[in-house]
Amino acid sequence: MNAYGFFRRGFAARLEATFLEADSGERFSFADLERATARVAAFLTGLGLARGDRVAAQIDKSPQGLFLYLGCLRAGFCFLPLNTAYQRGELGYFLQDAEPRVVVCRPAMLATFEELAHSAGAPRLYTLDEHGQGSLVDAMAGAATAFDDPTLGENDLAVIIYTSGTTGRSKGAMVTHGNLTSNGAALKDYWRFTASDALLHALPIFHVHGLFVGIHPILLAGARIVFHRRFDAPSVLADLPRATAMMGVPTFYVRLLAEPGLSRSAVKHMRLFVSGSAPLLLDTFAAWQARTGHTILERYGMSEAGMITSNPYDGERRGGTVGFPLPGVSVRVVADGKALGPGAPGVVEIKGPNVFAGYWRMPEKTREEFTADGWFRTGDVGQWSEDRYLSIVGRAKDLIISGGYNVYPKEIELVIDAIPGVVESAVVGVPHPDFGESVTAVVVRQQGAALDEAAVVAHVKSQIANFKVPKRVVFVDDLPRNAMGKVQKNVLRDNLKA
Ligand code: MCA
Ligand code: AMP
Repeated sequence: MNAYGFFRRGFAARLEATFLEADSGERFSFADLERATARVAAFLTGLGLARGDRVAAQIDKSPQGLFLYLGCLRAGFCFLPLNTAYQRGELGYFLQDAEPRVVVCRPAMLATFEELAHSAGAPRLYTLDEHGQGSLVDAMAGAATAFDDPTLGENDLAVIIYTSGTTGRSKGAMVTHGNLTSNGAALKDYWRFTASDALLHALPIFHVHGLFVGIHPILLAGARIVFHRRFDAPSVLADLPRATAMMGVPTFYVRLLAEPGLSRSAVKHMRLFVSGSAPLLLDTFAAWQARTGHTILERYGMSEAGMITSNPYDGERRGGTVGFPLPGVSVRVVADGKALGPGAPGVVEIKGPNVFAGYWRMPEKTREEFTADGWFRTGDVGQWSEDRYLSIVGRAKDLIISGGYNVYPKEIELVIDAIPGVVESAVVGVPHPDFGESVTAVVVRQQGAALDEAAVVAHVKSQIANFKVPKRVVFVDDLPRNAMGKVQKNVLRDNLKA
């Protein structure tokens, strides 16, 4: 099943309807989408790419960037989206590991990518800027605007999404066409998207939330996207009257609540607000209800599985929970090898057509994350209520989620430990009013080392994506350890909160 062909069924009967209205003023119909994706598909096919070949893109959000993704799906090439905050070291690893045949980057990054693409053996490099212009568009100018979609199997590779790991080494989650079609269809039905909907889309399109959840159900419903290049609370608020639904990370809701103009009348055309990617605080959930009269629908997912559970559309949307397993998805909460009933915390394990095909070229890592009977271990700690609502109550994996972006402490600790004058470090998440959690580094200095917070921050900033940079650095004499010698991060977190 070609995922793009599957999504097309939702809009084929309304090709002249508007698909996307951009904040730049550009408008695209579904017919425009068909032509644009055909052009990408025909162009890349003409370059000699074979099914499953990777097309990597580190690009700013633009309608043309979205068409690049959907064109790859349509042609059967594997799209590899890269967060625009990633720096040289991170990018070098992804290109070496994924071996893309084609790389698309922002013009300002061209020199860096020329080097990286060359050493990764990627033969083709193009640019695409925030206005949808660049050498990619120039090169595609002569390509056909019609394309015969190949037939693909549900196990064919559609996208690789890199997720960092607890060891500091990123893993590429292999997402298949079958994963995308099953999840897209489930969400369209569960959240009741129809052709009358318009989704305000202000999420980045290099992660699952903005690229899959915010796009596929809309295509399947033949609905419209009100497309914002980035999240800016006043602009989003001003545009809500043109929309019927919005999806966001909790930080979106926190920032919108800080807008004096947020009121019942500002959201009176809306039928649905969805939150996910990080825990939505009960305070935010309640404040939103009080200010707008709307109850945010919280759902739970991950790169390896798309969306897993959701609060109901019609039934009670319960704050502090992520609702019920989506149709077709099985969820169990496990401790000591046993599936638990209500009231006891355990690791969330899942099975279903949404679950990815494994980590790219890491068969052992893949085996480790699946149980012998085929359940994927999410690394999240969950708990059932008596009436089967799932709550995410913690994480078994050492992970910080800041503003919806995942930060694996190990990766930052490795960077900090390499700074001259550092003995060791521990990175933890502490509560943050805007980002939910923020990255904090606790560092042990060598005696006499003239190292201060600014120097640590500057060093980390020069190495890795800016959202991973500690917001705070605290120096201590020793890290607290348990009897096994393991750093007690819970003690550090408690000390920092105090
Ligand atoms: C920006 N900064 C951040 C973050 N974002 N710091 C910590 N955490 C963040 N999330 C810092 C930058 O490093 C920069 O610092 C300064 O803030 C301004 O950057 P800017 O890009 O202008 O920030 P912003 O536009 O205000 O961004 C905040 C944001 C953004 C809108 C909340 O982070 C965002 O769009 N988050 C959504 C992430 C997302 O889509 N997650 C889905 C993952 P400096 O100036 O010092 O450099 S998919 C997923 O998790 C699963 C599947 C799921 O369930 O959805
Ligand atoms: P990612 O690796 O970026 O796909 O992030 C997936 C992780 O985000 C999950 O494993 C959870 O830890 C977290 N997550 C997503 N949605 C929620 C939610 N509604 N509540 C709590 N955690 C969430």
